[in-house]
Amino acid sequence: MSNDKSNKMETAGASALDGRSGIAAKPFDVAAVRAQFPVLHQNVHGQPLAYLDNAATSQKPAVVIDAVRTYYEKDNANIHRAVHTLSERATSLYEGARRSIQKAIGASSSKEVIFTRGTTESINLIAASYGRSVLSEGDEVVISTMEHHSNIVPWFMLCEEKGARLRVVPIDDKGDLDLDAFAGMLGPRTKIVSMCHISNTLGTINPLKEIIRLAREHNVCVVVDGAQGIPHVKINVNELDCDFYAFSSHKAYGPTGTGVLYGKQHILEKMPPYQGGGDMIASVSFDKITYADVPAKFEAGTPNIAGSIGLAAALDFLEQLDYGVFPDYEDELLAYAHDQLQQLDGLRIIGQAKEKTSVISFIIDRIHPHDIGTMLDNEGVAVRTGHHCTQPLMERFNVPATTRASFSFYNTREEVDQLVAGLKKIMKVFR
Ligand code: C6P
Repeated sequence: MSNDKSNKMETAGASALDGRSGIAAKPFDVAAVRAQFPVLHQNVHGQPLAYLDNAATSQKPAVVIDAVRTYYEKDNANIHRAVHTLSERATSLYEGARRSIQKAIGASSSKEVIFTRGTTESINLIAASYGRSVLSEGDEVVISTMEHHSNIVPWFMLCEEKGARLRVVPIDDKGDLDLDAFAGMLGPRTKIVSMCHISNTLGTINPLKEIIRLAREHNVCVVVDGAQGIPHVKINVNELDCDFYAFSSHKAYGPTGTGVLYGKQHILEKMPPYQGGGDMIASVSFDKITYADVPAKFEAGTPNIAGSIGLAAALDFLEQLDYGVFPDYEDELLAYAHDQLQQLDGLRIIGQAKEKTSVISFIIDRIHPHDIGTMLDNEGVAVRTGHHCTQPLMERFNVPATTRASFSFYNTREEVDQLVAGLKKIMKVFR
């Protein structure tokens, strides 16, 4: 969403043009979309559930649940290991999921798609394998103030181990990255830049193309934490030209415990393995071990087979829903929520970046976010409260915690109204 809301409201929704084809986009039928998410249709504390915690994890459409159930009902077996029919079927579904995800994110080869447990493991893999092999004492890793702990702690640990320096790009009061400061930090000692695509706390959409262009001028490797990117923005890793892109299945309408590390093949091939175990070797003796080619080299042990199949189904669902359509609906909903929330006396929104999506963090004078979260739950409204695994960002805004409402394409204006009505009730109790 651009923060020019008036403009956004005009272009959003059914009248929007499909940016790729130039033809009128399909109208977005939110009721039909909601019908595909079984969990949404329930009451919580006697109120209709308004699930506004999508940045933490999104709900799963029936097609994803069905893909996982069908796999367990018909095809479950270990992969790459046996010649029996179920194992061959499971292997073919798992590798089929890899190919389908490759196409969905625009990677050149399915070898560039490594299955992991999620964004956290993907970034740890890069730090432990690539990072450990390229970083020396005095080198620098650049991240930003708005990073999730998953994109801070692995780099902090690595820098500590190597005697390297972790540099942090500041953000302004609205939550936009300071690109000039970023450009000024890049130099001969910079080895890795790792930035989130979209901030989970502010909703800021980072200017990835510009970040990558600047990093390329210094030959620096670029890692993108795409945990909040994939659910909202169409990704093409080839066009982006990032070196790594990490994301989690469960935020993109797929199962938990699964994720992806995209990496450029020529880089992955040079990287040492991350974990040792079954399936990642070519041969093992007590004298010598040779490793499997990518991607197997990075997938030690039995993976989350059902999760990968479910993730492929989820990305397929998003394609069908149409990235040319649903983000406009999400933008329109975000603009509506911004307008409604800003009218509440004593409420301050943290994060008003030029480009943002689907997340509103806020504080209310004299009411602790945890009280807000608990009382909203009584009204059927699910939000997240706390530091959102971004403690340095809380410090930057000088707040201990925020309340965060995060939206999906299946949310409605009525749910925003339910949130606002709940907040008004809470304010009455506390004042
Ligand atoms: N953010 C949130 O409520 P995992 O836990 O590995 O799936 O994702 C970690 C992660 C990394 N980067 C960003 C930008 C994220 O938002 C997250 C997860 C959740 O905001 C849970 S803390």
